[in-house]
Amino acid sequence: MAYETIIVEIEEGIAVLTLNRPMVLNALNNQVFYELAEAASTIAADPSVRVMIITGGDKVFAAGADIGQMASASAVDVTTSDNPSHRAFHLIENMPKPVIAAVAGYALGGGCELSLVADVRIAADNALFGLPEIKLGILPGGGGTQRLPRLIGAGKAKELIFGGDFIKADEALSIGLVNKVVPADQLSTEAKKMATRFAERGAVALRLAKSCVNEGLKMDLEAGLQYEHKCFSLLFSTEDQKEGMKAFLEKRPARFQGR
Ligand code: CO8
Repeated sequence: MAYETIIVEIEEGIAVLTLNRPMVLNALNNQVFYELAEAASTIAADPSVRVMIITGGDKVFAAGADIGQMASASAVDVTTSDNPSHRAFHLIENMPKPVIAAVAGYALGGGCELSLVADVRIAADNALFGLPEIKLGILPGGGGTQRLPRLIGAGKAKELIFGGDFIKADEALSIGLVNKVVPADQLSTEAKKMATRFAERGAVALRLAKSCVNEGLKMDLEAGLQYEHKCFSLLFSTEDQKEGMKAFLEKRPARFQGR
């Protein structure tokens, strides 16, 4: 499919998905969400892709959902069961491979929420995060009130949601909103470096490890531990487990096949 609002590049097992509406600071309209969903489905099903990076490039990640499009929306429009933003976010969050958000400049509102569906966030030192929806008379409806407190704790999340203020990359790092801050001109390189590191691991183990963390967060500890144990046991049926342990004993790097 030809995309108009995103760019998808695949190289050496890493898919880079770049938001591409620079004139409106990559504001996320329905077309972006439809295209993100389509690209995420395709990448999820492509066994040659091991890791996905989502970025807005080196200037801006995304300044939020498209306010021009939202301004005239009715409650019925917003509550549609086929909500394109929820579908796109669900597909990215549940992608059976690691997703890294590489964030430069503004990551606001729906843009910040998009970064939250990634597994890991790397921020450029010029990044600014915020959930300014409250200033528009709404609330962060792209998962911000749910994913942010789970990531950084309810108190800090409420401060960001209630105040609507922006925080810089170093503060985002200190509260655990991002994993790492890098110089802006090294954002793409650093994201690819991390993606390459993940891509070298066994794809089945990665998929199940991600599932254990994501699904475990929805369970109580005992249920989560049981789920983890099932996934752990399952991995002993894979060639990658045999290869990983054999390689260790033979003191050589493992060559995982993803099966
Ligand atoms: N929507 C539409 N257009 C936007 C948006 C946006 N969110 N952000 C910026 N733009 C446009 C501006 O209108 C402007 O267009 P034009 O040149 O035609 O006037 C262009 O981008 C450049 O923006 P500015 O001139 O405003 O640039 P500044 O550098 O002066 O300011 C800011 C940058 C501070 C980022 C400012 O643009 C701003 O405050 N933007 C809005 C931020 C915001 O409120 N975001 C939250 C939106 S609500 C939301 O995301 C709800 C999500 C929940 C549900 C959806 C699921 C994802």
